[in-house]
Amino acid sequence: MKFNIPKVEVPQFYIDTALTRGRKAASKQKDQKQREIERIKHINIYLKKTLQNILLSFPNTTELDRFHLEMIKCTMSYVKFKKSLGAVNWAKQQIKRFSKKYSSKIKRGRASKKLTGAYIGRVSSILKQIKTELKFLDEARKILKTFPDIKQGFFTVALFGFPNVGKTTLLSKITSSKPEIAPYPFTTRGINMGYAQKKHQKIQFLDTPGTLNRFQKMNSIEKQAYLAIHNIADKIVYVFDLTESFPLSEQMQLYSNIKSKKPLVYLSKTDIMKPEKYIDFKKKYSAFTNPEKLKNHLFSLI
Ligand SMILES: Nc1nc2c(ncn2[C@@H]2O[C@H](COP(=O)(O)OP(=O)(O)OP(=O)(O)O)[C@@H](O)[C@H]2O)c(=O)[nH]1
Ligand SMILES: [Mg+2]
Repeated sequence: MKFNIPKVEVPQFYIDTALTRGRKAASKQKDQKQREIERIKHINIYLKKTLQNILLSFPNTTELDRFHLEMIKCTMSYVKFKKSLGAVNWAKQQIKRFSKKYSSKIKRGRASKKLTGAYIGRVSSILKQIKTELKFLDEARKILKTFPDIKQGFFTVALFGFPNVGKTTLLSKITSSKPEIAPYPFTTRGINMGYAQKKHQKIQFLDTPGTLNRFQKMNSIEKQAYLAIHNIADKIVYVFDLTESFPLSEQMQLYSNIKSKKPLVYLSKTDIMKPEKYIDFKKKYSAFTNPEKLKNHLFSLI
């Protein structure tokens, strides 16, 4: 699922565009009264459509799957998100109400230009009242754009483990993706994706950001990793690093947190270790040290 939401503009942009539309439509009318009615009609049509489009372009939280819902909750204020959408809906209703009210006033009376002026004042004020909400929605739009484009229906494997242990390196070895790899922890800031194909079968890999052993105090990056392994992954590959960028005891503790999900174990960096250092561990945890063998094993699970 990919969220590609159009930019949410500032109130003045919508006001200006609505007025231009109204002016254009009005200019086609000869009768002054008719002109004002037409102007209001087109201002309303444009704003109704625009505000409706904003509402439709954002995901409907009642229909959203758990992963995306949780992702929203951990990357932005969910309350503000709902309130902002509510405010846009409110503005839409208010504008509709005033459009009806003022056009029927004009139909009944004479001083139509003055009434149109009052109408425009009302509409502008409504839009200005939702200024902060529109701004928030534009920020939310940018955040939603960074969500991983996780496809439904594929066998999905999450690479999980402490920072700097070699998850992203493993992803680049078993898929054709070229993610950022760096010799320091917390390189991966969102979820990297990669695909491996064998004949007609395809595996979707999620390379999650390194997670420390502190489930209670997770930051939003760590939460993404947690959400991915709990809501999406069909299989978890837990990466251990015996060169101990982080103490093995801590890596062990994080491993035991997800042990019930029956993760496969991959041992990284064995190319820079003496076999004595990892051979017992490899046996005990049935760990993979060869990326290709791990990949083949994963295909056999589909
Ligand atoms: N020699 C060797 N170096 C490795 C191996 N795997 C990873 N590294 C190195 O370890 C460092 C961290 O690797 P990454 O793949 O970025 O680690 P990560 O687990 O994705 O780290 P975060 O994204 O920060 O959680 C890099 O300098 C890699 O080159 C390996 O199998 N052998
Ligand atoms: Mg990484």
